[in-house]
This record gives sequence, structure tokens and C-alpha cells, in this order.
Amino acid sequence: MLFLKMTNHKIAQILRNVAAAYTIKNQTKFRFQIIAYQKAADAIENSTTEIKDLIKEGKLETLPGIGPSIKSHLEELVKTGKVKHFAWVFKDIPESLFPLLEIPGFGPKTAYRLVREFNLKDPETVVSSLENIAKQDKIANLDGFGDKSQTEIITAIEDYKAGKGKTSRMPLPFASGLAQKLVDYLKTSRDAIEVYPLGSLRRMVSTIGDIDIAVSTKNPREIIKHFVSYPYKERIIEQGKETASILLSSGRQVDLMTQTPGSFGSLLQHFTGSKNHNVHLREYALQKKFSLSEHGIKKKVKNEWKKQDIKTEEEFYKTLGLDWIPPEIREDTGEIEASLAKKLPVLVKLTDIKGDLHIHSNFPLEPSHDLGNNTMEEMLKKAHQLGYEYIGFSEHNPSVSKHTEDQIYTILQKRKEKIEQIKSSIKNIRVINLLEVDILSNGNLSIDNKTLGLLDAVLVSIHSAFNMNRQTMTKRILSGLSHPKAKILAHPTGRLLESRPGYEVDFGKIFDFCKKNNKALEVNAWPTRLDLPDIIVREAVNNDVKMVINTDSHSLWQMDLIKYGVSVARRGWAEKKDILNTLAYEDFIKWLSK
Ligand code: DGT
Ligand code: CA
Ligand code: CA
Ligand code: ZN
Repeated sequence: MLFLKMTNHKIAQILRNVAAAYTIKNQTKFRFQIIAYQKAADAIENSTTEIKDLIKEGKLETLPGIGPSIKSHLEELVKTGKVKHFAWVFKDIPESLFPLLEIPGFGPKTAYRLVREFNLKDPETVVSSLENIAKQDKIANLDGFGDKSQTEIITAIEDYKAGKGKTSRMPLPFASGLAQKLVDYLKTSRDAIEVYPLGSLRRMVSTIGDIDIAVSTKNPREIIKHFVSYPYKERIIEQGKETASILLSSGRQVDLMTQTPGSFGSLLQHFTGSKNHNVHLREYALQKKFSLSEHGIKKKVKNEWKKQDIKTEEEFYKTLGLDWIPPEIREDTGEIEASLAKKLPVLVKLTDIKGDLHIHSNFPLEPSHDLGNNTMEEMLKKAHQLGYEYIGFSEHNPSVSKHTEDQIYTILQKRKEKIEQIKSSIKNIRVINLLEVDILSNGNLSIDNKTLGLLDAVLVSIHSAFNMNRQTMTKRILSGLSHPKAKILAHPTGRLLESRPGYEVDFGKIFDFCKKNNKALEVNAWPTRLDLPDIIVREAVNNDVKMVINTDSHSLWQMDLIKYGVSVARRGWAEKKDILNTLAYEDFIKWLSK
């Protein structure tokens, strides 16, 4: 039966469609439902555990944003393949509307209007039918449309067909690079006082939809003119007096908002988001008789709204009686309550990191996976520049199929000699002799005890046979981790952003085991991994499980990516005490040999 194949992606899509249907029915009346369904969809999309498994184990409510009513609908959906309540929500909403929602620029209302107007009923052909209709010049004379929106619809459909859909999101470091170019460009204008990337970029979300930039200026007109003349733009999407949007030749959208310096704090806050954080904040503010916008804060005094200009973000939050909230946790998952109660976490920061323990040098140990590109000496020099106190070399183990156990022992003995020689010649940084060891499908480590004896400790990880059921995979990982030398589980979910979901693992069991046996989970900063995901970091923190933040570098420049690992940890509310490589060398080694 079809519903047995209900993936998280599919479920998230159904919930997004429910939110869209509510929007069409009555956006004001159903505003709480709309937000609730969108939030639940996000949580499910980002969950590394299948919803059907969470239901089986009665753990659905461990996902953030799943309240009792959505929970019971999800149970019904997974059990029966349909939901009575959804049938009511979708009543009178043509199925052909939903494919249009995948196209950039199409909201539920526009899509609904168009499928009704042209009587488009077939979800399979709706996109191409609409394209033809637009090209036949039939949309321009509809009420509320016009030549401009007709052209926009044609371009949007063409972009969509060229793969520039809403669904493809950029890896964070890539988007940061794009945004930096724009920031540098905008700063060449004499009218730009301050320029910052905001939105999901400032919140350091693992993947970025579009780029948002805020400029503080006394002359918005000039800034907008300068912005829309960006040499790498493909076209202008929208140009107003204070805001504008362009499409880059890469197909990526950039939104710009300007504000005068006196009110820049309000814009910073508004445009950083998240939307859920802002919506909640606005409700809280209304109770206190404040009204919030990107222009400032208004206070109701004797039935009259008085506007207050807000220069900085600190001032913004302070005016509402709140402590300033770090952007990484502005997702409406308890941060407003924590701020009110003066219980915000003191998040771990980049400068707390004292070492990187997942470094692949080019030492020739003939692994079956990839070798690094730089010598140990080069990587140590870089680590010293980064201000580290220690570093752990952890190349992949020598290929098991190409060597005998004795040969592997010999290779690692040579490597140990090399490391000892480096230790006696390089004194400005401490070196730890680690290795990244495969956990085989039977749960054994890929190298034997005698060879493991040559090493200070090892990182263990899964690089093969990903398609195991949850129970078997969990057993396999715990078996690998139970070796006394195994201290860190590297890239624990195995996910690859936008391409491969993580393998199925019972993190409840992993947490218990790590806590009891002094093992740590890695937060891997590799741009398409960022693994653990922030949501699981948060659960690890709540369960008092320790983590380490590593880069998994195979080249010198990749060692700088540590900041993205730190941001994932911050998004998971991790403090310094949760991250072991914030410890001084002596303390870290003490933990390693526990
Ligand atoms: P993205 O682009 O999908 O990675 O995610 P964001 O968070 O950058 O979202 P985006 O670009 O749509 O909007 C940027 C910020 O603008 C968002 O984080 C908060 C603010 N914002 C956008 N739409 C709304 C809204 O409807 N209400 C409120 N209060 N704020 C909004
Ligand atoms: Ca954005
Ligand atoms: Ca945006
Ligand atoms: Zn690995």
C-alpha cells in the first residue's frame, strides 16, 4: 500500500499543503494553524528519524513544534494513509494548485486564483498549461495582474523548469561567500554606513534559501540604485523606495532592505528572523502594548501609538524587557521564554575551541577512503595560526582489503614514529595520535587490538552498508563505540545535506551509552555534513551528552571551516561545558584516556 512509503519529505509536503489550504480558506482566521503546520513541516523535514518510527516508539512529541492535534493527525496519516481533518481542509481546493507552489514567487493565493480562473484541473500538466496561457497573453488583463506580473510568471516557470525551484537550498559556506561579495560591493557606495547579511545566514542555518542584506543609510535611493546595478545580476525582481530584490546569474535571489541609522536596530531584528521568532515576539509585545516593525517600536499610551526609534538590537530587546538573544537560536523553540526568565544559555564560541581532532594529513597509509592533501607539518603550522593548543591526526585506517593485519600494523607503527619525531621537533602545539576507524557492518572495528594499541584513541564512523534498519544500525554503532579505544563517533547521522538523509539510528540509546561510558559525539563542520544536525545537538545537550567540534579537514583551508561547526553547536544551545575540545590539553587527554 502506498502510505507505507510515507517518507518524512512526503509528510512535510502534505503539512505544507495543509498550511497553504488554510491560507486560501482564511489567512487571518487560521493564522495559528498556518504557522503550526509550517513549523511541524520544518521539524519533520529536518528530523533524521522516520516519523513512522517515532510514532511506533511513542516519541513523536520529542520533535519540536508537534502539538497534540498535529500529533494525532500524523498518527492517523501513517496508520491509514489519510486524515479526516485534512480531507475537510482540502475540500474545494483543487489538487492542481499544489505543483504551482513549488515555483518561486507563487504563493497559495495567486496559485488558487490562476487555477480557478483558467479551470486548470490536472496536477500533471498545470505548470505547462499555465506557461502557455501566460505566453498567449491571457494573464495580463486579469484583475490585479498586468503585463509585469505576466512576464514574471513566465520567467518564474522558466526558472523552475531550469531547476531553480524553491526547494534547492545552498550550503551555508557557499551562501556566505556569495553574500560577502555583495556586502563588499555594497560597501563601495559612499552612502552605505553599515552592511550586514541577515535572515537565515545570520542565524547560521545549515542551508540557505535566499540571501538577505540590510544597509544602514541616509540615502536609500542611491543604495537601491547601486544594488540593482550589481554586475552579476540576471534581472531585477522588484525595486521599491526602501527595498529591492534581484536574481543573480546563479539563479539565487538577494533581498535588500535599507533603513536610516537611527532605526537600524529594528531592521536588524526584523530581517534576521526567523519568521516564527518574530511572530511570537510580536504577540508577546502586543500584550505589553508595544507594536513592532522594521521601522521601530510603537508604544500605546492613552490610546495613542508613540513611535520610538531603535538604534541597536540590544536596545530593541531591552525595550521589550528581554535580554538580547543570539541570532542562532531565534527559532521560537523556547528562547523568548528563556530570555524573559533570564535563563538564556551562554553559547559556546569560536575562541573557546582549543583543538581540532579530525584532521586528514597526506601521510601515506594507503586507506580505502580519501587521503589528505597536506603534510602533518603544514597542518600543524595552520593549527598554530588558528591559536590551537592541540591537534589530533585521524586519517582513515589503511585499506583492510588490500593489506594483511601485519602490514596494517607496520604502516601505523611507521606513522607513530613520524608523530613521535614531530612531537620532539615541533613544540608550539601538542599532537594526539588518533585514527578514523570504520565500524564494519558486523559492528567490529576494521583494525585489530594489537594495532589499536599503537594509538592514543580513535574516532569511529560508518562509511559502508548504510541501509540497515534502525535497530541493527544502532547495535552496530554501539558495538563499535564500546571498544575502549573508541572515544568519538564521527559524523554520527551520516547525512549529506540536500542529497542523502542520515541512516536510521536510535539516538536515545546512543545518548545513554555515551553518557554512561564517557564517549563523545562529533559535530562535523564539513559544509555538506554539518552532522550532528542542530536539532540533535539540542537533544544531546538536554541529555548531558558531551560533543567535540571537528572539521574533518583534508586540506589546509578547510581547517577554517570550524566556525560552521561551532554555529551548529550554538544552534543546538550548546555551551562551553558541552564541548570537550574547549578543554585545555591536559584535561582533554585525561578524558581521552578515561
Ligand atoms: P531562507 O531564506 O529560507 O533560508 O530563510 P530566511 O529566514 O532567511 O527567510 P526569508 O528570506 O524569507 O526572510 C528573511 C527574514 O525576514 C525572516 O527570517 C524574518 C523576516 N520575515 C520574512 N517574512 C516575514 C513575515 O511574514 N513576518 C515576519 N514577522 N517576519 C518576516
Ligand atoms: Ca533568506
Ligand atoms: Ca528573503
Ligand atoms: Zn569519515
